[in-house]
Amino acid sequence: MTTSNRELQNWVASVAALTKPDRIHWCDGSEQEYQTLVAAMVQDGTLIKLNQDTHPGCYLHRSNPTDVARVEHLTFVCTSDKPSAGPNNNWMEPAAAHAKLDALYAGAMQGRTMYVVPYLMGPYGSPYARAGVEITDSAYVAVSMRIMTRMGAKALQHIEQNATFVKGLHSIGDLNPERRFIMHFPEELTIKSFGSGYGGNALLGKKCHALRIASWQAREEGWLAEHMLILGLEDPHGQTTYVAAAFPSACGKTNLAMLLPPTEFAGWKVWTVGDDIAWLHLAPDGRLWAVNPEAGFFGVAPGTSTKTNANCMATLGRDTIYTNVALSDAGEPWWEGIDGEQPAGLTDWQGRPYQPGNGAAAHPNSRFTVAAAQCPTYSPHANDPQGVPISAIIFGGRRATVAPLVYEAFDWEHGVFVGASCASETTAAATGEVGKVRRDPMAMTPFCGYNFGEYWAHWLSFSAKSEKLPRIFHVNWFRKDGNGRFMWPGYGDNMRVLKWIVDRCQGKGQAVTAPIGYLPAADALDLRGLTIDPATVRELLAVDAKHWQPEIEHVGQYFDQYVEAIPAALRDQVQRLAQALKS
Ligand code: GTP
Ligand code: SPV
Ligand code: MN
Repeated sequence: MTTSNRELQNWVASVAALTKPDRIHWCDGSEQEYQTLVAAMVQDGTLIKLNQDTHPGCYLHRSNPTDVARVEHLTFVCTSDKPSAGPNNNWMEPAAAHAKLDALYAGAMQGRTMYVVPYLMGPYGSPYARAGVEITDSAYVAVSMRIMTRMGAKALQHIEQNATFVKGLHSIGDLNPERRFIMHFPEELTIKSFGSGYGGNALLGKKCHALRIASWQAREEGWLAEHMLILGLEDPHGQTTYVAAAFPSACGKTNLAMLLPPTEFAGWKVWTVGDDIAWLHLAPDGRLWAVNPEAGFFGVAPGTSTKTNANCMATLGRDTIYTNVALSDAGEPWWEGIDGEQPAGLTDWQGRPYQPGNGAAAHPNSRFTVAAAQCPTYSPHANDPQGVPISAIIFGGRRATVAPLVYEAFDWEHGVFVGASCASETTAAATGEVGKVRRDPMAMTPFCGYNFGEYWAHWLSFSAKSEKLPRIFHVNWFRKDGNGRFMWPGYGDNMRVLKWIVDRCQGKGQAVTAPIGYLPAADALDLRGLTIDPATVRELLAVDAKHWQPEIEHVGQYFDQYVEAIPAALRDQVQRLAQALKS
């Protein structure tokens, strides 16, 4: 295979001249190609075949133990001037970044196959879909891209008809963390990634393209590229309300997107449109419509069970690639939190006989890669070219204290402030300390491809363009009591909170006004069938000034680093809230 697109042809030739692969393989995305690549990886040990009776089409991949998560300190946005990248990004001058990476790529693919992977982000035929080509020397990345994106011949056709595409160059190099970089050149629609084979570092369609590069394009073109799940909530009358929710990595997006309502919500259905990324466009009807640019889930394994997420477990029944989970002696995948007792004879994520002294059996950031179409609740509208209309945007985070279970912003401007002032405890999805509270506006700290100050201004600009924007909410499933236990059951029971959100969108749903926004009135949350102490519910919905005053002070200090880029409206919101908390 080759292409009629001259730019693509020339780029592939120049990359081959630099990296010197033994072979070049243009991926067509066919089932046969997938099976051939998988078989070769089973041969060379890149993949381990799992028990095909219980897990047909499932494989285990063990990544290099130094390469298990996104590396934020090695991720750069390389714009021609530094302020464009903002204090929220690492920056390197583009020419210097190219020189640094090209030196690493020189000869890096010797003895390897270079895969040319054309892909489309967004539904076929969607005016919002965007194409890319990833060149990679990892067969694992190539097959993962087939699951996660619309990859192959049809994507190439799209490129040949539409010309522009994002160029992503990826080499695993020698996986030395000292020589690992994830570089973005938004002005050139180019990504260069070296030295990692893991997740968002290596599957370039995902965070690199669909968030960092796309957020840059979205600002220029008047739309939004966000770290959001998309789900539809169908009520017993058949009316569906769509919501999009931004939570930081490993803070519950996949689980909320696949939620199964508790038995008390008979007649309600939840439809999964996306679990990680949303592209939102203002349509002529004044509403924000969302497409999921992805076609698969790269989801966190630990904590997933038939109790927490039966829907996800059903999705994983076949044709799934697991990465860094543990292995039972029956050849089945295993992780902390999965159903049943821990079996004897486990092999841990590094391939060692499991020993408690070596830490968890599955890596805390171990994941599954699976086609979204396998999800039993995958929305019949997930491939609609125009997307689905969003009625509510939900921000959230992992906060043991401060943030209540749910509240609603007063209006769009206040909602943008609520998103911009989000914070969350860090997780294993990125290297570094876990459990440390950091500010994570719109759950985009690691993913916004430009200055956050300008990003918030872009968000604010939507209110002048429409009067039918979604309502904005904030949720927190992760409040803990004095004994360190979660106070809210979470998972399927989050439906109770979503129901209040739907009610609010329909002009129902009683609320009380607090300085931070509207909170559910007493009894407005449907808690039928839930065993929870009323005092706990009151605490989950309390706004404690002695927690919020230092919080808002911290938000103000955080905004200060954006100097003149910060919109005045957000500064005013800080002032207003600080005042309101005093009285
Ligand atoms: P990324 O893929 O990294 O963006 O993560 P995500 O936001 O999709 O998070 P995910 O749904 O995979 O959940 C991450 C972890 O949080 C898993 O271990 C879940 O079991 C756990 N989790 C998800 N939802 C809840 C909840 O409502 N309550 C509690 N206590 N834990 C949850
Ligand atoms: C995240 O960290 O938000 C993920 C996983 O979704 S990764 O693809 O590695 O970015
Ligand atoms: Mn994510």
